Amino acid sequence: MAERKEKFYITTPIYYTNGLPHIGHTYTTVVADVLRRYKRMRGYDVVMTTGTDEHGVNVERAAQKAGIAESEFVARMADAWRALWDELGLTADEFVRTTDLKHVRTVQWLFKLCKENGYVYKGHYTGQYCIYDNAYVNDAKPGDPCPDCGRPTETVTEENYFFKLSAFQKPLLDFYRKFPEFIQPETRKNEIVSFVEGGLKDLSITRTTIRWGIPVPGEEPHVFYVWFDALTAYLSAVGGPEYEKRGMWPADVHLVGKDIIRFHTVYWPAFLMAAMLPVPKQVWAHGWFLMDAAKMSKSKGNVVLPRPIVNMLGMDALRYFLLRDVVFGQDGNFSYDALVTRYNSDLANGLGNLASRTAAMLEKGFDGNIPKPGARLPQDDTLAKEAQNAIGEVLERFDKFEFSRALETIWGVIAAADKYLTTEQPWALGNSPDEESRKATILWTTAELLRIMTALAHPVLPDSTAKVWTLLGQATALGATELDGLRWGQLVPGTKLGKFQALFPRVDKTEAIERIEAMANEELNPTPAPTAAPAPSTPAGGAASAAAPAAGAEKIAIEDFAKVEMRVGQVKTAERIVGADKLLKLTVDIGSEVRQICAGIAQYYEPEALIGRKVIVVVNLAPRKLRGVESNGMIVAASVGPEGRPVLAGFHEDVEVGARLK
Ligand code: ME8
Repeated sequence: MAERKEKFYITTPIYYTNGLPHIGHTYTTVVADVLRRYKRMRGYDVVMTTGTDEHGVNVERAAQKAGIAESEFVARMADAWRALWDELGLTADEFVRTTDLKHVRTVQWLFKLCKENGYVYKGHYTGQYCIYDNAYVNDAKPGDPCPDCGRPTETVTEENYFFKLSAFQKPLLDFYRKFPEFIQPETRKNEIVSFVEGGLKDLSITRTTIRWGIPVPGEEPHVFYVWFDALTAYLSAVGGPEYEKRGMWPADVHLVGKDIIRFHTVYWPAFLMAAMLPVPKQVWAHGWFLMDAAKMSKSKGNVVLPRPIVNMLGMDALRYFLLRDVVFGQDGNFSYDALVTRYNSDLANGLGNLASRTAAMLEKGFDGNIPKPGARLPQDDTLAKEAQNAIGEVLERFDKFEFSRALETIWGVIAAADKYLTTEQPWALGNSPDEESRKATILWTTAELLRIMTALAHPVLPDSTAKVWTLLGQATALGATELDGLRWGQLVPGTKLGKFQALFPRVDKTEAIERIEAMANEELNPTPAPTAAPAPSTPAGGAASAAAPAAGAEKIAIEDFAKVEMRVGQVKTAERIVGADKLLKLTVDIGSEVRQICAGIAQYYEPEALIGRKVIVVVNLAPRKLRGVESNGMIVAASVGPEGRPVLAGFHEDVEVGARLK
């Protein structure tokens, strides 16, 4: 009988539905996905859960503002979150919504267990309440104004159910001592331990002033209050009351941001202990991505969105940057400059360049086959040893969640391979049998190194490493490759190389940043649609608004199309722009005048070949500067393939310069 694989259960927080994911949410979810892929490659049976936290007064208000029912509002938002995760390749194994019936039942069941065990009692909660906004104001004192509307708050007392958190001070401290790995990183542990040592107050876990929540059975109008509801989602996702059947609970790791560590390491284990259920093995709290040293928020106007970055550089580039640039656990500043710099240096010039160089040399020298290596020289052995040692080192670093250091090790080996090629110069070797044999050894060594580094980097760069794997003629699925079986020397001579697919085309930094920022700006402040239909997307991190996504694409009226003036133009001159790899500066005759236009086509079109060519020009676009060069119009091109290769639009018949397109 096949042995059951060891299980590994990973969660991200369940995110609030009053905005769409920004780079912070994307970060946690990317890490969960990296771990999932990594653990699968280590032979585990893995489940990863994410989801949406859909109850509470904020949703009540947002739905009201949108003029729709709460259930409709959260359904739209949950769809939008799920769709964006799918688009980013971050589809979880379980997506839990707190409005799911299975979750509702789990929360009610957990409450029942806690109550039966004597850890829940009815009491009175007194707090400052804003009667205009229908909400308690946390931490407010009598007389304080409401931070939302500025009107005075009132002291209100309501009947609540309380959870006896105070009874768990000792059990929690004992638990932290017995399982020192429970709170990670270490620095956060000390903070939590001193908080618990300072004494724990009982916790109000129901409300009668909120409507939009899970009802406490037989106790209406009581509904569960935020954390008792939200945290339980981790359990509902893997079976709820029947968790034993699924065999995934307890969670192996809850990934969270440092903002919510207390709820996960104090409240959550206490709820589970009270219900006598197994407690998670670990809570890992990472730091924040900051923008200009401040936490991102829509009101500050400093949120970074994932989609524009992915459109420009690809998802692998974003994943790499998030994991490479910041030590997991610490805060980090997000900067587009650093992102594009890393992209060009580590991905385009690093992995991408090594793969394309190696493939080109194998194509030229060995007809696209992996050669049989000849005698080895000490420098070949040194490189082999470095790659072999990296395997253990990278696995160890992944196991410790030291993602940045794991990548550093892999990229160190890639750099060593680059240096090796530069020193060994296989391209300078001739055709004598000795030289052929030397060339075979060098290229086999490089290809083998590439195979190993590709497998190790796969959890972080799933798409691009799969391309390199195919290029190296590997028939097995990379994601199913067991990292524990990875060894130097497994690359079989005679293997036919697979198809070469472009990996990371170099980008011009200024231009790339400009384009990312323009796309982000459009996503955050969408051009209003001309019809009365709701806006197509909701700005990330935004205050809850009516802008839950509408189904179907927007249509525009003919008058809107007519606003765009396009004419046939003819290229008069074309030249490259110093310092901008992608841009060409053109002068184009559009009939009435000759315009200067910059076009991002330099990587695909030789300037000389464009002279005399008829193109389509958008002539009524506001002028703008690209790399300091004025551009007065836009040349129309199709965007082809995942890299968006531009292909100029044109005509098969002769057309007059200046003719208008309709
Ligand atoms: O707190 N940097 O949901 P939420 C890094 N619903 N990570 C960030 C970040 C940033 N700037 N901003 C957000 C909630 N995050 C509750 C959770 S769980 C039972 C309930 C990430 O939508 C980080 O993981 O406010 C943080 O903990 C989470 O998003 C908060 O998401």
